[in-house]
Amino acid sequence: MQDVDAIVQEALALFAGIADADELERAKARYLGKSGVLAELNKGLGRLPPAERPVTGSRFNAAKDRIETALAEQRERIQARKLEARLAEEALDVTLPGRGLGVGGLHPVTRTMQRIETLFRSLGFEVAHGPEIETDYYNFTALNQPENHPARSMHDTFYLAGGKHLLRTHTSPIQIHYMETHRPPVKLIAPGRVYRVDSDATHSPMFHQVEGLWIDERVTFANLKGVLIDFLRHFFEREDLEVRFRPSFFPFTEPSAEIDMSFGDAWLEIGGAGMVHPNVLRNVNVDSERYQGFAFGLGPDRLTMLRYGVNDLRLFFENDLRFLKQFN
Ligand code: 2NL
Repeated sequence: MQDVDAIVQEALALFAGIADADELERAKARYLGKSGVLAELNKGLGRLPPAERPVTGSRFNAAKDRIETALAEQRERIQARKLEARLAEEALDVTLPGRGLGVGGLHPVTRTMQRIETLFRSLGFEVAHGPEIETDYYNFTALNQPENHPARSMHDTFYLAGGKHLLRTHTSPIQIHYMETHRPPVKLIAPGRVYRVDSDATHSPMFHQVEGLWIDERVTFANLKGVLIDFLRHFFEREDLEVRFRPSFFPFTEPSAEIDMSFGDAWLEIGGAGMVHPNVLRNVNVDSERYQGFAFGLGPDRLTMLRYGVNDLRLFFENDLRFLKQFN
């Protein structure tokens, strides 16, 4: 009989070097298959003299056991390595730092609104708010607006289905509500969103307004000029900013003026103002012989464009982050 031990060593060395499961099965066939090395050896066993058969037979069986054991062990090793590789590939590194959420920022118009509120509070004004849906009375009638005034038309004002309610076209209704619940002296600003049927490069159907109102026994047009000039010079951080009051007309003020501010060599209109009309005071049961005062309206969208040098109003409402990020 050939050297059984040499065959075993050869098989064990071969198995140990195999990393692929299919290749291992082919190597198994070479030793343990029907016409493999051990099957050939087995045939020789039958031709031995009977006296030698037990010893040689048991050596043969021991060799076969060792090869089968080595095969099973190598199968397990290959399986274990395969699993290890898969786990390594699918592993999540929970110790990696997070990607972060990024820090948000305030919309430039919001920053302007906050700045306006801070400056007017420093001048002693309260800040009041109110609903965006109003009745015809609070938006027009109480403000001395005639029934047939063009601003009341469906072309200029958004009416809700049913026709009883509308989207406020200015924040004056806030001040009417305020005067119904507070007696003079009243000194407040009313910031918020307002709506008009209007949409082009310089008009948005929704825009912002800040109105102001100061009523007491001797509040004059000189106080109006003083407050607005002081506010605008602080808002734009320019001591040399000029303000011009150009005669105008509003149903709710008398006299009325457009407010212009200097901008290089030019004048830019930024709002309107005037002395509150006695009819408006009477509508909220304030004695117009004893009390008087001023009101004004400013456009914060416009003020934001001027402060930051933005040339198209629509940029404020498109919410393109490339635009918005520049303000934070
Ligand atoms: C403009 C003009 C203005 C007012 C708003 C007002 C409010 C009450 C009484 C009287 Cl409760 N007046 N508001 C007065 C004058 C002008 O706004 O051009 N706004 C952007």
